[in-house]
Amino acid sequence: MTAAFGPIEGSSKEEVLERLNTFYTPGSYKITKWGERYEGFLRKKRIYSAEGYLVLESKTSFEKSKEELLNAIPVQKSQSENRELVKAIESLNERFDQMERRRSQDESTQWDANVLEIRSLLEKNDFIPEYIDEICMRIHESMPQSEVKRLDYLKEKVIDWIAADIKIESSVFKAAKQPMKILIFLGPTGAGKTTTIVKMAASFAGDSDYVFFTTDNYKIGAVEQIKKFAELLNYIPYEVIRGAEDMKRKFWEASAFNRDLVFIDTPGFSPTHYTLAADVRQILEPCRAESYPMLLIPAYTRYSDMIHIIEEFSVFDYKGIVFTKFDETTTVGTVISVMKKTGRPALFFTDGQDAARNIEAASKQFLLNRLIGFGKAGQFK
Ligand SMILES: Nc1nc2c(ncn2[C@@H]2O[C@H](COP(=O)(O)OP(=O)(O)OP(=O)(O)O)[C@@H](O)[C@H]2O)c(=O)[nH]1
Ligand SMILES: [Mg+2]
Repeated sequence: MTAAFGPIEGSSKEEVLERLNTFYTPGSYKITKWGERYEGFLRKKRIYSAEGYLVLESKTSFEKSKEELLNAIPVQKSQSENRELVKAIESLNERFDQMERRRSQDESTQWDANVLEIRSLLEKNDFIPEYIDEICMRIHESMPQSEVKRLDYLKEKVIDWIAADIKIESSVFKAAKQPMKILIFLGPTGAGKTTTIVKMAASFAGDSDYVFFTTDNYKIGAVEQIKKFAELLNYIPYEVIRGAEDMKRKFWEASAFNRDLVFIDTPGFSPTHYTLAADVRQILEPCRAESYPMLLIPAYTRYSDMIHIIEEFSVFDYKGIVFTKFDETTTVGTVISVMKKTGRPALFFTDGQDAARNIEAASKQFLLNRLIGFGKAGQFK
């Protein structure tokens, strides 16, 4: 009698055999098909699988030893001897049942411990409870106990799921220089808008012909700040925009001068400061259709505040989020939870005050490399 098994998977053929041998007695199964596939982030992980059938006559080692013991009892003749035999068999059965119960209890304890370990790691990384529950539920629903028992494998699987939740859009500077790009920087006070413009100009603008527009007529020193940065970047032209009419004219001039890029700075405001939000929308209106608005949020912002900012700024139709100040937080779970919840992609990441560096195009690696406690599973170069 036979029964099919598999596929049983592992990262090498040896590992597959080792796992097969933990399920079945060696010799009690026949492999009929080896398979190979690639999975994981970047599809770099090779997975081997084996399928086949079990020869059911072959007993597990546990069943074999039970049978051998029973066979070792000599054949009894008299009725009282038979009763003794029945008692002996019953007590043996009871002992084997106890062993079996202990074995499966140990296995599920190990299983629970590993799921708890994943839960506590996700908490340490500041993922929100809803995200953590979803990962744990997914482990319960989609992974067999044999896989959950292997903590390293389990961590790799969870990293794959997290990687899939990270949304990235990094094509802003990849497209051709023309038509002119208009990058608008929006966000709450002190998010890093003005500094990020300078970093971006220094790191990504290359030999593009660009100009700064500042619409920040509110903050004391805002114009001086942009003037200082323009000087720092070899006297790049800058314009102070006073209103929608002014914007229309300067915008037309920029196209007439064949500029490749316009960086538009805006005043920081709380998302509930509706009058200021309306003023900024009005001033941006003349270039709205052709623009690429971005929302900036510091990476250390609390989850509920991030969601609030993301919702309130959505009237500006921004294309994605620039998460700033990663150097001021040790965790990335909140940012990933927000991406999963809102589906908004990340555009750039900044991680320091140095205007010449400390910015990069958003990438999954940047976030995965910052996960705490996942060891090699989270490290991508
Ligand atoms: N640690 C750290 N500080 C940063 C980063 N980016 C900007 N900053 C600092 O954050 C502060 C505010 O930056 P700004 O660029 O003026 O922020 P803003 O959004 O233009 O601010 P408002 O115009 O007032 O709304 C400055 O001290 C910057 O040096 C970063 O990535 N890491
Ligand atoms: Mg500013």
